[in-house]
Amino acid sequence: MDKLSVLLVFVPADSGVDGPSLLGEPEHSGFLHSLKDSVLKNVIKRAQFAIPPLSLMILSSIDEPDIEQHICDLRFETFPLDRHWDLIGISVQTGAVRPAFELSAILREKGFRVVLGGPYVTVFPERCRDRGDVLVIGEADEIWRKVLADLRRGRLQKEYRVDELPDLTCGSSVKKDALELRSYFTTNVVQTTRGCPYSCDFCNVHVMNGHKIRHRDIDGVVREVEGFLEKDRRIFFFLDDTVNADDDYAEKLFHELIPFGINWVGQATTRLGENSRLLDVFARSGCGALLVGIESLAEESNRAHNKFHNPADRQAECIRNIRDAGICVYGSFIYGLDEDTLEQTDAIEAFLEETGIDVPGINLLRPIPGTEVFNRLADECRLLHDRNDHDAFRFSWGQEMLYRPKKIPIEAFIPSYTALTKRVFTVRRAIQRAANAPTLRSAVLMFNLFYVHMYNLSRKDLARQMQELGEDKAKGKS
Ligand code: B12
Ligand code: SF4
Repeated sequence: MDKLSVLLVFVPADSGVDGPSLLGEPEHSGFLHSLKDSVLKNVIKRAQFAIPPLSLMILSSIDEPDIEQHICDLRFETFPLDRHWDLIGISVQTGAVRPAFELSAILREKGFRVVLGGPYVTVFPERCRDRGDVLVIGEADEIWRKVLADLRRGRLQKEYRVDELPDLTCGSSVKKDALELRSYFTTNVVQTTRGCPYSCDFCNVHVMNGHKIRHRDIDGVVREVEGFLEKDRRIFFFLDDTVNADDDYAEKLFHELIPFGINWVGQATTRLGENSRLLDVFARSGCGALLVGIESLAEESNRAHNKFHNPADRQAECIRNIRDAGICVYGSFIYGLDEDTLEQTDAIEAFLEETGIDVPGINLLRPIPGTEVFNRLADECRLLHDRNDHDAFRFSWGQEMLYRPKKIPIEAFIPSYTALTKRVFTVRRAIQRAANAPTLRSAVLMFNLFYVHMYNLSRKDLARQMQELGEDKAKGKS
């Protein structure tokens, strides 16, 4: 009997980190400009640090007799319409909902059966119900086996709901067999924990993955790293939202990884700078860079958004400690939180100077549907689009405003933001940051140059929005 074929699809977002529109419209023609464009395209493609979707790697690693699974990453591949597929799974992420639904509609029209899963389906199952033949709601690590078994028996159900969050300690290891290894900057993506004890109101990780931290078994992670190295010796991305969420676990795990001599990057809280033992273990296990969420430098703003866990008064010192340990810091700010005033822009610039942050990310708040902040802004009539029209919002960073800030009129806010990004993201500063980076200098340079370009595009979006706001005002709309 022929095996049943299942295809798992990752859909690019319309804009931002993985959309082609990040290149913008070509402004000039001619040989030199097209040469510049193609060099830029190359830098951008490399600087995107494209990594494979871990969710689909996990699902495709589940062995079920008589079923073969493939991954199609539409960021790099065209859809294999010329083949027969017994089931097509689409991962639906906020930011890529419209293209995901459109793809599903086309495929269903052609007679394929489509199963939808992923963060958006988990948070808004009722909006997805008519968009696929089958829904999987929640973390699918375990239930996917049941879906596959039901497919084999010809008894697929309309809906699979994960009632209890999977116990990660007994998770099986992730394989890369379904991936096109060369498409990616690296294929070494690992998650060691899920769930977040915090409740920042702009995030929905705690909504989807729960408040309790669930660890994987340390031995399991170590074996996975060892196995991954056989196929790909490039850098590792630890995708945990907070890789130091549990200091003891992190210390044990990364201590065990020291002998493998890997290089890795991840996301952490600045609190790490206060734990010299863990910092030392991170550095010795090959940590090259960490993204830290600073959000606002006005502590009352962080509190207004339920973010309490950064050591406000010791933030700069913590960042310096991390960099002194030889680890680059990507500092992620959100300008425009509820207690922010126009003074924040100078404060951010001074903080960047003081700490030497290697890659700054100065974001606008992206209220994601399903988060507390989205609902609150909608209730306060501060969203700039209809709360029910999720497609109207673009969730990529640095683009147009999606809401009205609380303390700063939007007409003053936008110019203050664009003036800030114009000062912070220059080629000269990119070169300076790379020269001062504790390690990974060429990556720091590439990332910063990428941002010079991206924030330039963002300024264009915002200039257009300022004009529209002015026109609306002239017409008497609010
Ligand atoms: C790495 C990462 C990225 C990477 C890679 C993207 C990816 N999805 O692999 C990049 C940088 C490209 C990225 C981009 C974006 N991201 Co992102 N990203 C993450 C991060 C940190 C880890 C993702 C991950 O691998 N998780 C681990 C896997 C195992 O979990 P999972 O993806 O949820 O998958 C499980 C279930 O959802 C389900 N499932 C998933 N897909 C499918 C498909 C089928 C068929 C089935 C049955 C089940 C299923 O089963 C999986 C196993 O349990 C998460 C935070 C987080 N904790 O998840 C944010 C997160 C997913 N990102 C988010 C956002 C908003 C974005 C962007 C819109 C950001 C932007 N501003 O542009 C884009 C969208 C890009 C896109 N095309 O979807 C939000 C999503 C919120 C939401 N409700 O959808 C998250 C949760 C962050 C947050 N704080 O809220 N992201
Ligand atoms: S932003 Fe980070 S710390 Fe805050 S709730 Fe989300 S995952 Fe947790």
